[in-house]
Amino acid sequence: MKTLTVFTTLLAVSAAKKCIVKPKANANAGESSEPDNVLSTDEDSNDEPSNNGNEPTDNDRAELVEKARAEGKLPSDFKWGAATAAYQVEGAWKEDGRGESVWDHFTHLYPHNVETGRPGNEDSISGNVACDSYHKFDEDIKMMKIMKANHYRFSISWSRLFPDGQAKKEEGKWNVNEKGVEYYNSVINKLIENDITPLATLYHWDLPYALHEKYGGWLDYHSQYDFANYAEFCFEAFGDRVKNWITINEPWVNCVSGYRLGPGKAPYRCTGEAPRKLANETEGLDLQGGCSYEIGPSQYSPESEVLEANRPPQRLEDVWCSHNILLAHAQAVKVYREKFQKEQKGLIGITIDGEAQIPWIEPGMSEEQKKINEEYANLAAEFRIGWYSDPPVTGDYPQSVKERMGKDLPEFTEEQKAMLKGSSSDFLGWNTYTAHWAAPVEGQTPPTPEEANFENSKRDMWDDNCRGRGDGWTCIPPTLGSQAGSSWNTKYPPTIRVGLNWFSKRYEGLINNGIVITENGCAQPNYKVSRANDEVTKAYFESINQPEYADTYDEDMIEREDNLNGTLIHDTYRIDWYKGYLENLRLAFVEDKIDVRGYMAWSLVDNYEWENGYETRFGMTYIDFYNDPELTRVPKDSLTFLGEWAQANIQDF
Ligand code: PNW
Repeated sequence: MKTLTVFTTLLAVSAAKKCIVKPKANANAGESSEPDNVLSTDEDSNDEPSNNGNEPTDNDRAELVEKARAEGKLPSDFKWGAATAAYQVEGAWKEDGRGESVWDHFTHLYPHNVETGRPGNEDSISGNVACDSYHKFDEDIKMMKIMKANHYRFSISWSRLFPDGQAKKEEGKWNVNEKGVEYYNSVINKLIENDITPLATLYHWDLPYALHEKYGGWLDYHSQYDFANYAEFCFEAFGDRVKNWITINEPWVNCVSGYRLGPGKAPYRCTGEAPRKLANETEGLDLQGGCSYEIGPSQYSPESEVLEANRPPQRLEDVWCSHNILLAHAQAVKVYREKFQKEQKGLIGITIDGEAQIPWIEPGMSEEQKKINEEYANLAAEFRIGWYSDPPVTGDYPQSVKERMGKDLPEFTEEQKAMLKGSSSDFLGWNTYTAHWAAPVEGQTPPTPEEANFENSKRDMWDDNCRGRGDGWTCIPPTLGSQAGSSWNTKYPPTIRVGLNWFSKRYEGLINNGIVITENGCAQPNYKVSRANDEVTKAYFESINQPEYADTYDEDMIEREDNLNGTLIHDTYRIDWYKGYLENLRLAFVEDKIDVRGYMAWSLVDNYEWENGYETRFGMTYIDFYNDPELTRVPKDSLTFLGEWAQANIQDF
């Protein structure tokens, strides 16, 4: 294994010396009988009496943090666990009254959009069965135990609770699918019985299909109200036990991949680039892809006219999806704060994704050029991350995004800004996987106010790990870090530290309970994607004196389906990944004094990796999806490694 060097040369690492959080008074656990499972909120800070002896006070926490830092460890209240999402693991897609989600609908309608699978076997290209966690959740808990998880992040399937997506309470009674409620009650109760704190995501991409058909789903302004009603039900039904809520998972991926980038993610609208073509590059299915025209009559805004059904994808659908989904997040938080939080004493926030942006460096580069690249890295981060993380923290889009997008960016009203502001101030969830380089594009100038629009907004900057030379699926080198098993999934551990510093500096004093890493992990490298860039990557990292990031791998490190007892279970590449990222997280906490409060590894089990199907394995647990009807859980070495890491690096663990 490589020795990790402290990452000192790149963006912002040394800049932020302060915590973002000066935690406000920590409140009492009230009447709860599970103090470990209860977290305080900012709102509680004026409550009296402030402490019943079960919960740490402000000073207690400061002490705990200081003590941990002195020992070079994470604090004892660190949230440690793994993550999954409903559609990727549950299966049981039409059992017990569950309604269709967009993923059910579109995988069945466009099987060719999924890259791997067994021809003719519908279950191999969809989440119909997946890990069957609907019936095998006890087995999943056993895996959590191996990694010594004290938290588990799962998501709730909206259409399992409300098959048509529309939650209504009439005369005190919800129109809910009781079987769905039973299932989530059992998940939550089993976790708590096992001393694992539930961290529930309300939306992980599986929009009820009925809402897509009715009004175009997230394209419609009214989606926010349907989401808030569904959220309200969840708070009411589960909030006595769930004290950690994530509203939306990765609005960027949901909207950009689902509504612009082609047939990658349901609902497979491609408003921008040409559909990807993978034919001949994969075994199994031919990937022909396809783009969906399906949609119901839809409104883009409260004022706009009703658009015709089944219209071709329109320009800016991803931008409008993003706008509406951010509002949906804020509406749900409003409901929680107004009706539940005081009594339930939980925390709520959003999970955003996005690569930290690393200023491009080259041997012999001038200080001036480095500075320019740093500026562009920040600009790129404002577009990639701030677009989604600013509104729920500061109440509006970043200034740079507004200026460069011009009229193409919808505006929030004053009322909406007030509702958004602080809606992720309890904590901010960040999914982090990889990093992108950033620098200006030579010869390009920023758009003038007259030229400001979606197409021009980024014309003078690149923020791509393919250095702007990507060609659909294949990333042309140099990539940033070694290539794991998805095209975008490259290993560059300092990215987590760079990103944590970026958030910390940007939102200083605005987030009360820190940042939680809600996903981080890698797919097993395979021949298809891991080899192409090795030599170029190696040469590049050597040229900038970072040879440790130029890892190319030996034959025996490459995981193959036919090597079940070898690399698939002895997943050294994945262990190396976790080692690197966790070390950088530890350094961000101990040395940079960043308030990072949790880490959820993606993923507990191999699962349905969306358009990649079942052959892209992110899990720390192996499942033989094609041959084993029992879907037996087989722990990989990384699962044990994580448990050992936690024991060594979290205080009093
Ligand atoms: C996340 N990217 O998605 C999701 O939250 C998970 O459901 C998913 O399984 C996991 O990461 C692994 O893919 C991402 O292109 C998808 O940078 C794409 C990107 C990042 C995250």
